[in-house]
Amino acid sequence: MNRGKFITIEGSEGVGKTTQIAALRDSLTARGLEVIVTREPGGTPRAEAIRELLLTPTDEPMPMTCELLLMFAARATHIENLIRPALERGAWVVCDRFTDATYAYQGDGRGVRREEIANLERFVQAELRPDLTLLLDAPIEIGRARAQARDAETGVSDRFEQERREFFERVRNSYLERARSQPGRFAVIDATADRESVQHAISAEVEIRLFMRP
Ligand code: Z5A
Repeated sequence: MNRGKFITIEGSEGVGKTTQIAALRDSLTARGLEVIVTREPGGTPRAEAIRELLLTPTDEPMPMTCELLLMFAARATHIENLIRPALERGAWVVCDRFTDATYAYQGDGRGVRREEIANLERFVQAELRPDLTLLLDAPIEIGRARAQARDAETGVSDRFEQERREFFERVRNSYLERARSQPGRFAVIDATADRESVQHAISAEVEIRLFMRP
């Protein structure tokens, strides 16, 4: 049995990751693949409980070290109980955010040193890295406007969404810099286009990178 592929989708808030994952799942399933769609933080019951701790605003300030360790605690149980077993049985895993988000948000967003994140990445993940990372990129105003329109309907706004614009600029630049430094793994997708165009761009990257040269 061949190991499955591990695809992650990244980008700053509201760029359309969740929207695009559904279409990607459908196109991979139509090829006869077993596809597991999941997200971080979260993806298993224990990791989803940690997600609540991470995203729910409370009066108690969250030190950045606490935020960083909770992200990796959730990731540890997610990897061992869902991602790794799925890949080993040949399923493809599509994950809404993964460790690139930690480099972008906790690293360049909050100021945690890259080496600290890299140490935890090696400790928690061992050799596990995504085969392909789709970075949906759009100016901060576009993503924020989309997220705010959605949240106005649901009435929900999490701890990260309360951050200032400069924080999200650092996050976006961090992602773009990582994509430039690892072009073999990252595909940067223009997320300002309409949903259908973004979907076509994603399908083209998946086709070229994972099916034409698997
Ligand atoms: N985080 C972290 O700090 N460190 C880590 O290691 C990890 C995560 C793993 C998780 O929040 C937070 O955790 C995240 C980073 C942090 N916080 N932030 N910011 P989340 O999972 O709740 O949310 P998110 O990951 O940021 O995504 P999002 O805000 O939910 O947005 P999205 O999934 O990218 O977008 P969407 O929901 O698909 O689309 C937003 C709206 O735009 C929606 O109404 C769509 O219908 C609409 N949309 C989508 N595409 C289009 C196009 N092309 N045109 C027009 N409108 C569109």
